[in-house]
This record gives sequence, structure tokens and C-alpha cells, in this order.
Amino acid sequence: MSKLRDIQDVSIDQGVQELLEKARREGVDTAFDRADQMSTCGFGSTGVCCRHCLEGPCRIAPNGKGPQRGICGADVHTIVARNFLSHLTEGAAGHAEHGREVALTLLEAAEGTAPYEIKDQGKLLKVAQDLKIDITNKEPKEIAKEVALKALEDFSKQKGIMNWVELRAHKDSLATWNELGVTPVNAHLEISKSVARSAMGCDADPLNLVLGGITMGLVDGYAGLHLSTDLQDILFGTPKAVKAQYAMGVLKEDMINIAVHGHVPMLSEKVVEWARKLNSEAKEVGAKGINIVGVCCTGNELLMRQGVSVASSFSSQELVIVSGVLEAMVVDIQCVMPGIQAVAECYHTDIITTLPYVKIPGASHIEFHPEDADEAAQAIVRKAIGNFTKRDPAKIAIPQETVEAYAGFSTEQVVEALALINQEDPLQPLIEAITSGKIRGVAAIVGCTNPKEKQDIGNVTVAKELLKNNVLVVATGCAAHSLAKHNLMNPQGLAYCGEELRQVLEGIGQAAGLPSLPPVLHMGSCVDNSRPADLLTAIANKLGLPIRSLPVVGSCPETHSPKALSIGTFFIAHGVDVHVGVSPQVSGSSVVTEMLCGDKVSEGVTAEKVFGGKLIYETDPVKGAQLLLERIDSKRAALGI
Ligand code: CUV
Ligand code: SF4
Repeated sequence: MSKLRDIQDVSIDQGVQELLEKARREGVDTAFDRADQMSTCGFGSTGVCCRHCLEGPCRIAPNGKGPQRGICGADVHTIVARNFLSHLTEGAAGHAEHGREVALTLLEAAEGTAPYEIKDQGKLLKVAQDLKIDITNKEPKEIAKEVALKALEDFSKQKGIMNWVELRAHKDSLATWNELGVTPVNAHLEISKSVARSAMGCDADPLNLVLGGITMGLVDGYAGLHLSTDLQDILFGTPKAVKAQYAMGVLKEDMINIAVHGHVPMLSEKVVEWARKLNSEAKEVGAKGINIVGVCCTGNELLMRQGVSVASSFSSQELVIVSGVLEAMVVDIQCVMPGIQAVAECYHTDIITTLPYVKIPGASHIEFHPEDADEAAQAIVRKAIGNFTKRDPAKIAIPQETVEAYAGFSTEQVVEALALINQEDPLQPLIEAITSGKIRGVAAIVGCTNPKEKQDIGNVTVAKELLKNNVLVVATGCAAHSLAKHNLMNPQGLAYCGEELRQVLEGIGQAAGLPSLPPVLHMGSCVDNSRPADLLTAIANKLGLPIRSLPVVGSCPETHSPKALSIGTFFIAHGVDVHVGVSPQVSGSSVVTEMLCGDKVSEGVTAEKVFGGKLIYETDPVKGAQLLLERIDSKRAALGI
């Protein structure tokens, strides 16, 4: 067995370190330790292994020493491009399914068959108007139904372009995509086409395959991110500034702890609602009440709208169970490690899966459908209550630390805060700060944590480097967990900001009656990457510039998920440079690497030439931040600011 990393090399979060130590002591296997025992495959990690048909698997030997084509004759560039496209397709499919589930729920809520309200009627009207739906003399439910049907067209129409692309895309970006023929018609059609073209004997042209990948990025961005955010805001409310706690210390010994984990808020919102309603039943079994804690993007969703505290990001999800005080972990889709069940079996915790197409052997299954959401959520909460007395006192250990974080920065909330400075023209103070150089640029730090990596260090280091250089930082996903836990979402983190950025944050905060805005603005879950995109589109429109010319960048320092690649591609298609700190598994092909990462003077077609933004792969977070700063500066120089 390979040697396990020292605890200090696994995470910079002390609570995670404590729980990992406990897990090792108790003989519990976790992703961090499995990562140490897994040897990385040199073929797979460079993208040169093809499993697209049963003639293979075929793999291309590096340095020309061995076969240079698969049995079908596919060369390394075809194989790498096809594998890259498959990753993007998987990512886009995950977010598109998320969008479709929310659209169906909105429809059922509008028709009165699912127990959800329309919490944000203002947003409903806004989205309806943007979709050019006639709203005169119509009840909110009628309008919601029409909006939901428009959304579902994005999974069915056979001609034209997706409604949500038309609704949300910047016109210059759209013109580029139309010219290239990459604009999606409907999400399902494009995903299906993408799977079909990656099969043996179909698309073999690396450039064409990469362009297919751009379509997947757009499917992800519009049918996934934008559509989900818009409809979730309508159903559950548009986030407003909130204050909550982060880190493992949010677990409470005297309460029934339920972790909600996954992505789609239909389930988690109901669990929170029923946890409140069934609080008295918790007291009957001797607990003080019910404590809901968030994990992964469900954590972000609940934090943003309900102020629910957040226990863990992706890579440490199993360790929440190791605390010995978790009565249940209820999950829906995506980023749910199958390993949680084996860990749960060492404690009293119940893993509860909820969707017919996401099950884990050994876990309990309480099926969740929007129509009977109330019944399912009650059953889930009661199951957790029933577990409270089964705890083993000898196995309880909750890390002490919690960290305060401000979150809830939807685009609407940001604009509202800015309007306190300039009511007529809310974006003006932000634009003025950027043009004057007080804010050097804007960066979105997004994506995951990865058990192979030292948890939080990449996300936090990139953020601190950028803040120090007066870059305004927004965050989503598990990257937001990292930044919050390390004080970058509360006033303590102002110490990491450059002087000029700090003045801007204090100026805006004070107009809103706060000492300051936090150094990093938490914009939500992964699908909420639509929010920074919306903000960019608004700024670009206001300036009459394409998004590609703005000094903005994205960074995904610790990703594990193909979803992060498809979101990154969505941003690159807008001309935004995207840094990744984990290998995107394309280095086996010089041609594909050049298309994604090459620059203007490269031979052949590159993302930078076509879109104005590229992929930057750099494992060292300090260097990664440096490369992003260079890109910000060159875009500023081109604008003459
Ligand atoms: Ni969608 S995709 S690990 S939960 S951010 Fe977290 Fe976020 Fe990555 Fe998964
Ligand atoms: Fe091999 Fe070609 Fe089949 Fe891939 S598609 S496994 S390269 S024969």
C-alpha cells in the first residue's frame, strides 16, 4: 500500500484534518486516502486512451514509441478531441438535466400539481417579459406556466436557437457562435448529436470535435446555468445578502443533524421546510432541535436563499459522517461519492438517496417527486429523527471551528447595492472603478475541491493573489466553500485586499449601511455561474463592448468535475480566459492543446483568435494567478485603460 499523505498535506482546513485523523484512527476509508493509493494512468491523464468501441481500448504511445493510431485509424488528435468532447457532453448533460427538472417543477407548480409557490413574482414577470410573453391581464400562475413551457422548448424544439440563448446571450458573442454554426437548437438534440458524433466511425476532425465542445459549453451555460438560475429564483426567491457559518463546526452535538447534499434545490428546500415544521418531534427524542447543514452545491443553494450553514465541500463530504453526529445525509444528483455509504456503515448515519436514477447500494431510498415533495421530505426528516438515539457516544467528535461568511450576492443584489451609490445608473460606480484602475479586473473563482489535491490551497491562493492585486473576486461552487472557510467572505479578509480594492469594497458597503462588502462575493452554486455571466453581459452592454474585450477572467484551481470543463468552455466561448489547476486531460494532442491554450500568433485555429479567450492550464496557483493578471492587463491595454 502506498504511503498516505500527512494530515497537513491533505487540507488546510483544520476541522477536515481533525476528522481525517479520526477516520484513519477508526479504520475508515476516505477519498483522500484512496487518492494516495490510486496510481495515475499516464495514458488516460493525457487523453490518449480511447474506449469508444469494442475493437479497443486503443491507446497511443507517447513520443512516437509504439502504435500511433487506433485500430480504426484514429490518430492521437482525433482521440484526444473526442475524449474532451465526451467530458464536455457529460458536464452539459448534468446541468441540462438540472434545468429540465426545475422547468418541470415550475410547470407542475403553475398547474397546481406540485406543492411549490412562486416566491419571486418580480423575477417571474421580468423573465416572462424578456421571453416576450404577453403578460397583460394574466395571473402569475398562467405566466409561470408559459415560462415553464418556453423552458421546456429548449429540450424539444427542432429549429432555430435555444430560447435561453436568445434571452441571455450577448449579441456579439451570439454573432460569433452563429457564424461558426455552434449555437445550440435544443439541449437534448445537441447532447444526443454530441454522443453520436463521438462514436467510432463518426467525427474524426479535431477542430470540428472541439467546436462540438463549444456547443456543449453553450448547452451547459444556457439550458443548464441560466435556465436553472432563472427558474429557481422564480420558485425559491432571488438571493439577498445573508450571513451564515461555514466549516465542520456547524454540526451540533445536541441537535439532530441532517446533511443535504447534491444540487437541485427542489428536494433540499422541502427538507429545510419540514425540518422547521417537525422541530417538536425532535424534542420528543431528546434533541434540542433539527440542524440542517449543507454539502457541495446544495449547501450553496440553501446558504444563498435560506442562510443555512455549510459543513463541507466535495472532497471532504465523507468526513461529515465521521463526526459521529450526523443522523442522515440526504442526496439527489451529482458529486455524491458512492463512498459515503461505506463510511456511514461505520456510524449510525443513514444515507438517503432520492432519485430513481441515482441510487447507492446499501443506502436507504426515499423517492422524491415534486408532486409528493411534502410526503417525501417528512419521511426523510422523520427517518433522521428516529436515528438520534442510535449515536455511539464514543465516536462523537465535532471540530470546534466555524467561520462567519456573508453570501447571497445575486446579480440583482449586487445591482441593488450599487444603486445606493448611483440610483440612476447603478453599474456606473463599478465601471468607473474598473476604468480608473481602482479595480484592475474581475475574476470568478469557481469549481470544486479534488481529493487528489491539498484541499482549499489552490482556491485560496489564487484568490489572495488576485485580491492583493486589486482584482474584484466573485465565487461559486465548492471554490466558494474554500474561500469562505478561510475568511475571505467576512471583513477579516479585507486584510488580503489591495488598498484600492479595499476602498471600493468599503465605499459600496458603507452606502448599504455595512462596514464593507466582503472581499469575495459569493454568487452561489455551479449553476449560478449564470450570475457572473449576467453581470458581464450587463457591463458589456452598458459600455457597448463585446464581453471578450473586458478585463475579466475565470479560475478553477481545484476541479474534479467534467461539469467544470463545460462551464469553463461556456466562458471561453464568450472570450473570457479560464485557468484550470488540474489537468484537463488533453496534453496528449499538440493540436487540441494548441486550439484550447494557444494564442493569437499560434498557427491554425485557436480559441483566443476565434473567441478572444483561452484555456490556461497551470498547477501552481501563484503562477496561475500571475498568468490571469497578465491577461487582465493586456485586455486593459487594448482598451486603453
Ligand atoms: Ni456543482 S461540481 S464539486 S458540487 S463545485 Fe463542488 Fe458544485 Fe464541483 Fe461538484
Ligand atoms: Fe480504438 Fe478506434 Fe475503437 Fe477508439 S474508436 S477504441 S481508437 S478502434
